[in-house]
Amino acid sequence: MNENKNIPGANQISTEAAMTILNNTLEFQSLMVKYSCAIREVKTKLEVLNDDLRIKNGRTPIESISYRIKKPASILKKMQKKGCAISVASIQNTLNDIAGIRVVCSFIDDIYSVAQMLAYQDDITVIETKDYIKNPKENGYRSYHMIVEIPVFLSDKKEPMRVEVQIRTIAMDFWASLEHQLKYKQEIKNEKEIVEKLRHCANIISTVDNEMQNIRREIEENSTDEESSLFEKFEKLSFGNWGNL
Ligand code: 0O2
Repeated sequence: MNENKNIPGANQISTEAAMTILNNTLEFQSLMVKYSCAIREVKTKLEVLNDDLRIKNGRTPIESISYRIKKPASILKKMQKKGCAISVASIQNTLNDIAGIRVVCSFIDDIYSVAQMLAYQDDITVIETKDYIKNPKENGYRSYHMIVEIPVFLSDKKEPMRVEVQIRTIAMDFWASLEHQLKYKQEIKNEKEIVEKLRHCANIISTVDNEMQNIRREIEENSTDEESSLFEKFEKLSFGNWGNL
């Protein structure tokens, strides 16, 4: 039995770390609000890109956008894992993924286009990128990760905030979501076999992703769009309905 409550196990938070945050609740809350504002800023940029590309190319590269703020318990666990002292300032300086945005794209090409368009914006600073599509993780995980910094304009100052943007296809997202669920099932006797099966699924999914992209290119090259009637195109025009602009 662990007699000393201040010595956390691999997955526990020390009482001291939790107390530091609880004693600085207002400062911590204020940091979380700034991350939530940064998420809104980046999300709006992605939505604007999607709308612009809908008009220019007649199709949207982004299927969906979701986001999350890391839970306080997960923040503390990650800080402890990194062996960092716990304070609100050190949390902000150390962790890059407190604010996370997940962008699900239709095709692999779209991932790189969206990433490039976001990186080109002059109020965005790219801190780091990890290309798990060109270099998948050992378990088969694929996704494109960017750590970006964006200014958040507060009542009395402007503060640069970091956001982790994960960009992936529908197929990559499908695999990652299920793998994430399965990873938390403990005490699997045949873990090696399961890991191998998941890696196999990831490879099949990657083949499908590449094939779907080839099909799209083929369709674009052979498109007879000019032949569709102007009237048909006009009938499809819509700029947003009441209440959902
Ligand atoms: P959650 O629940 O999303 O918050 P670093 O931040 O550089 O110290 P880290 O955290 O390993 O190192 O960075 P990395 O590799 O870029 O991964 C960050 C996030 O990517 C993870 O966040 C997951 O969301 C996702 N991810 C990475 N690897 C995998 C994987 O093998 N499977 C799945 N399903 N997702 C993965 P968190 O904080 O681990 O989790």
